[in-house]
Amino acid sequence: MIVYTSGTTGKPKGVVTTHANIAAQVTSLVTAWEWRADDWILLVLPLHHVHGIVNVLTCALWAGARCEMPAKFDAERVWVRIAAGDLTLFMAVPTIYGKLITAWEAAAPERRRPWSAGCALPRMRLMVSGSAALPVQRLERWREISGHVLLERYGMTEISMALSNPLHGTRRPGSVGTPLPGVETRLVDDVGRPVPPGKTGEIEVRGAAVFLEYWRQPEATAAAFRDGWFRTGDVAVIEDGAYRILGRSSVDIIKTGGYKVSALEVEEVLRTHPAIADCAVVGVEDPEWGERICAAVERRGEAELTLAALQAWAKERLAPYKIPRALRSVPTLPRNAMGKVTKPEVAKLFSP
Ligand code: MCA
Ligand code: AMP
Repeated sequence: MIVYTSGTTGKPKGVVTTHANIAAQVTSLVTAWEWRADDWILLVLPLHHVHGIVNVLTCALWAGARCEMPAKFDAERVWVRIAAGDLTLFMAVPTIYGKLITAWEAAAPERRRPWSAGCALPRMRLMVSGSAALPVQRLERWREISGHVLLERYGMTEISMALSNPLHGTRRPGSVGTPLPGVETRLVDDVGRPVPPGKTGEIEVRGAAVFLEYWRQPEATAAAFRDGWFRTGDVAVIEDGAYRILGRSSVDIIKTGGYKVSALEVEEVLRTHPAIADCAVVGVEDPEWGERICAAVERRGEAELTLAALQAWAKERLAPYKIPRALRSVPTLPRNAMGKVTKPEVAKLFSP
């Protein structure tokens, strides 16, 4: 399988996973989350990413379970489907849980009751969140609405799932748990030395689930590994034996609605716009999307540039989730003494 994913380089890279990798990824999840032939899951995620195609579809096929696929995500329809009371599993990104919460809160009490009842244990046995950080407040609200403490797990296209809260036992809000079966993880410092307990470090992953290579990019593949460990670029700390994600080592990786987007890739495209001399793209924290893609531009000439016009132009050149959602025109982008754009200063241009 080849799934394209964004990184800190301009263009997305093709992540090549072998049959053996996929078998390792799936058996790990089937074991940890106890997939069975009588499971029934609703697939509301895109199939061009690991969350939808591996965690949901391939695990269901492997277990001989039922996987139902609506054409697209629609919060009300998902609730109505859950209310039927026959699903046993549900998996989604935090933005989707947020949208389900919003729809539930907007519904009349007589509609809410069957919707919540459709989540009831033991029939609905597990609800999982991942692909981006789950705000603790959202976990709490979901618990009030559904009775479920969402199981949060951590993964990446290159490695599939690495860390997970337990199926049985206490799930800790704000934590992504411990290594899944067959997965080895560790935290290292800048030069790759394991950090002492309680210290912050980059997550590295090893095991049969780790991908083969970036498609036709041997140098990028080599750079992604150190001493046989895959370098995730995610920074975490281990607290009471469980990992807590603190963020990314690169400011140029944006997570919006669960999708990973390279700021550099969006910038490269925007720089080809005739009215843009230079630009800087940042992810700005957002309660609904996790982060929103925002673009600051230095304009070329006198031409007017509106957000709507830029979005219409970008739509022809970028996937919908990579399109900027806010635009600021500035005479000059904030730069440091070396002339490098300072992204934290750019982000401030978008603060309310
Ligand atoms: C859409 N809109 C946005 C964004 N996307 N606004 C801000 N930021 C965004 N990212 C706006 C649209 O312009 C539109 O606005 C309105 O929201 C509805 O758009 P639509 O496309 O219909 O959105 P949706 O269908 O509601 O999509 C939201 C979604 C989707 C379902 C949450 O983003 C999604 O499927 N995300 C999941 C991605 C995923 O599977 N990631 C996993 C990667 P207007 O109404 O004004 O026109 S795999 C991975 O990360 C690893 C392995 C892991 O750990 O899982
Ligand atoms: P992708 O490249 O789309 O597979 O996205 C992988 C990235 O999503 C990881 O490197 C993390 O930065 C992020 N991610 C996945 N799960 C979580 C989580 N539970 N909490 C925080 N970040 C996550």
